[in-house]
Amino acid sequence: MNVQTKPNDLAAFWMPFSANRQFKKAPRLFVGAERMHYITNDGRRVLDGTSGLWCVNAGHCRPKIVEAIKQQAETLDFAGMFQMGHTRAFEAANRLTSIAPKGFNHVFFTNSGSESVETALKMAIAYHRAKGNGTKVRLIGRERGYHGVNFGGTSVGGIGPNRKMFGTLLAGVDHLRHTHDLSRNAYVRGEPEHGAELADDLERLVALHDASTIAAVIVEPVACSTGVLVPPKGYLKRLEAICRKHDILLIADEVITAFGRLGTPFGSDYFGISPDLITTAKAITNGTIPMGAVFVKSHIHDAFMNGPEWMIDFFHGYTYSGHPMACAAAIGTLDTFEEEGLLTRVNELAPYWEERVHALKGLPHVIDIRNIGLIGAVEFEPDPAQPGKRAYDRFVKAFEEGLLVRQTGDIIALSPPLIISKDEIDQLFDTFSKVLKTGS
Ligand code: PXG
Repeated sequence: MNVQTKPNDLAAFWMPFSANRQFKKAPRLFVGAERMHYITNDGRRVLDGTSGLWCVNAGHCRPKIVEAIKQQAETLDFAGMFQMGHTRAFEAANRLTSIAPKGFNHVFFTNSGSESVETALKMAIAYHRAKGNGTKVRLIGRERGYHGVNFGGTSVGGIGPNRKMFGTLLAGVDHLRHTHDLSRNAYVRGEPEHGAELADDLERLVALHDASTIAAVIVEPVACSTGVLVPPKGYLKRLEAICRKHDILLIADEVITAFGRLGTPFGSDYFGISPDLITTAKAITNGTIPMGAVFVKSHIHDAFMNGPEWMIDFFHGYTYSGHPMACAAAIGTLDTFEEEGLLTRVNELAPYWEERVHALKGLPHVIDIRNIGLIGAVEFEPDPAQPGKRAYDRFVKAFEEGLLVRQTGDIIALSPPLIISKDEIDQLFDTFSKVLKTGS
């Protein structure tokens, strides 16, 4: 492989969501990837236990996707989508709506999960205004939620450290309580038994602010970034019912749960909910080219189509909305998903995955284990003097042992590509349990 194996000077690049000074003293660098593995700059193979950052669902460097991107780069590199078009974007939108849950007939393209969230929040407010309900402007998120890093997403997000540096954020935002409850639900497999009643928190916020001021509720079906909080049985359906009752739009933030992670094309399919808007990104192009998409139901879309035909119907969009390269990558990705049955493959893997992840119970400092679909999480008892350190040390150790996991606080999340074999699941957990046995 013709790659430079010595790192360049590391100072110039201010890395996102990273401890820059610490990282640059002992960098962990990849130079290649193939299917289930990364290759490091010192030539080691590392099993990808996290699908990159939850995005490489079909595994790395898949030929159909690579070919689609190559061909597109040669044929049509860029075409703006404001009052113009190119065929790939319409093709990608049609392909995407064909696998979306019932009623999602429209797609608005963005370039990331964060942009999908901003787009959906703006759509929700503008929708109510178009329907003559201009006072419905308030946005409700949930504690411990993650909806990207732009101002809207940071505001509805509920992870303290992600908010505290940035002032007062958006006005008119409130939060539901989170659903994490170790006292009742520790070590439960799949969806916790207890906590559906936490959805009634929305009634509390309605009583406080009045439904006439609330535009939308946004939640992740499974709150992954915060350390994998699986919704209690019945919680999402109950939340959906309360939204319906008060004409509040439900936005399912499926940046992680869309595209097969739970064994269904979308997380909404898995939980049997029918939100109004679904935000996606990540696996939509298998992580290859930045892209996001907001899936929109017809009643929302149609509410924007009432003005004069010559008028712009939604004053929103990005230079790169529907970028040809991203659309080609999305089409190549959907081809790969479909040919290999990846949008439902997790159903075969999930029972074995669940067995293996829960077998980590009893290892030093482990206080909870959670799983759903092809997602697992291990929570550690924090070291009071150094919160987060325990999980961080295990993440570094795992990397040294040839396994990539994702650390957040004192939790480690696992979410490998959906092409993983049973042997590779064994390899992942054999390595991970070895790491967990040795840590202090
Ligand atoms: N919504 C959700 C539910 C997400 O998980 C975003 C929005 C933002 O997407 P962009 O593409 O703007 O980053 C996300 C992103 C992790 C991790 O390790 C999770 C995300 C991103 C990076 C790391 O849990 N989620």
